Amino acid sequence: MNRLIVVSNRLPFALDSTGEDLWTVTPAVGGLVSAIEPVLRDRGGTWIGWPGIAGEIPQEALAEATRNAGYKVVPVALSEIERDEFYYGYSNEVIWPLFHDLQNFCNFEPAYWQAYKEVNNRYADAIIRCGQADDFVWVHDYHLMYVAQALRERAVSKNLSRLTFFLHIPFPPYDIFAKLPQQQRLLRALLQFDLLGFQTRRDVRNFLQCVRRVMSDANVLSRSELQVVRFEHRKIRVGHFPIGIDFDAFEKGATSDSVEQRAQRLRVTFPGCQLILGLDRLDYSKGIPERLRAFRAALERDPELRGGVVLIQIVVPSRVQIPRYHEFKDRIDRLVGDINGRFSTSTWSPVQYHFRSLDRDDLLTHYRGCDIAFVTPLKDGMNLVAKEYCACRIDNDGVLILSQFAGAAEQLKSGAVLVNPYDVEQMADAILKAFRMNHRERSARMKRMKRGVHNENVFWWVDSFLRAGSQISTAHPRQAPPVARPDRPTRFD
Ligand code: GDG
Repeated sequence: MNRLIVVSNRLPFALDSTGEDLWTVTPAVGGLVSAIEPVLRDRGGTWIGWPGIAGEIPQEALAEATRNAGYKVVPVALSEIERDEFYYGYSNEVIWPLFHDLQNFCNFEPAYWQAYKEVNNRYADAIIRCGQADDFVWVHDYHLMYVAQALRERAVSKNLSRLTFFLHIPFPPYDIFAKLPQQQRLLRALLQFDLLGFQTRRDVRNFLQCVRRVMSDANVLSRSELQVVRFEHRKIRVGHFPIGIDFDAFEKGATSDSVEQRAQRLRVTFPGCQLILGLDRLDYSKGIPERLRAFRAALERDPELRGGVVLIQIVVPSRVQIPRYHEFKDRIDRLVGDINGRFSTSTWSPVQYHFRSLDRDDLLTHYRGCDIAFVTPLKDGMNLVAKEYCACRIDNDGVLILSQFAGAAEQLKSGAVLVNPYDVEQMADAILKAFRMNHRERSARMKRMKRGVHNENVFWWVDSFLRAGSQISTAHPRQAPPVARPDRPTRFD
């Protein structure tokens, strides 16, 4: 087995300054960390990433934070400007909204692209410093799409010949991708990897469509499972690898006495009510306002729901430095206030709203204690919350209402109640349907979903990706021309 080098923008924890030479370590919350952490803990390797603070990295605090990790951690430092222009800027004000089909939210500030390339170069340098021949280099997500290009521009001497990439978020269709000023440069950069992994068939289709339309010198060859693109005398494999969760760990955690007791306490806090769970990072792609409006419509239309359901909406703070996220939070606050103001009685409030993160036991308690999970992103690469909810339903009960635009819908459609998150009326119907669903149907649906989530878990995901990566020929093609090209706009840009 080759050494595994995982490269992602964030490390699985964030350092925070609490005074001179005083640091706190907070576990990072998010899908990528949830998926990769158990894998590296299981098989060891190296994790290259940013510890979440701008400026110099406090080495002692870092050593302390990573002492028992079970894998090596290599930090990458970002200055404040780089954090603003690379992380908040290009990554989260251009790529994130565009790839979630929300082009009106994009800020195509030209300076961001320069910062994006510079920081990707920094990551490439870190890989070169700690990489060895035959390492399996696995780069993650939309922040780092330029890393392979940066490595090849440096004519890497160490034969880092397995350069692979996985995109955790969706890849948009051509009509949307075409808005990106750097569309051709970005595709060219992605085609410097040897293997490109996406969450779903939809994303692979979109990516290949963009390659066909934008890269006139690339050839897409159709294959059954892994597609192949021929580009600059190289073969790039492209496939879909739906990410999974550590099913056994969630199931085991949900079985513990403390979670059982806390779930019981949660239920008795709202006697006679079915509990509906919404759990998301603060993000406009997660469809939280639409969900609240659907809940409000359901309460307006169906008197049997009043006093019979409670929506527990947990919003985990995220990217709060970006102004749009502030406005978005205000919108959620107002909607919650409106619903509670209109429908509350002296003994019942329809929405329990928390703006904070949960510790792991609390997370499992909510999965176990809630009768319905309401997961309605406008678009999502996968959505692990949906899968985690299923894994924690050790009683095989519970209904999952799931957006048809979440990657998870491809795998969970046989058991979930699928909805269009833009259709508030349909989502209100789904709430009533879930509320009235009899035990037999709930159980049959949940068992079907659990089977899939159990079989296609995070270790299956890693194995299938690594297996696809091991097909890459490690010999350097002798005829290949230098890959580095001047990064010049072309007529497509
Ligand atoms: C990206 C893609 C893709 C959430 N709140 C708490 C908490 N979480 C954990 C959940 C889950 C993760 O964060 C969220 O994952 P999602 O998949 O739902 O969403 P993103 O963060 O947007 O993830 C997504 C994913 O990458 C993986 O490829 O599925 O489409 O957008 O694991 O459990 N964990 C704790 N407390 C919380 O309050 N401990």
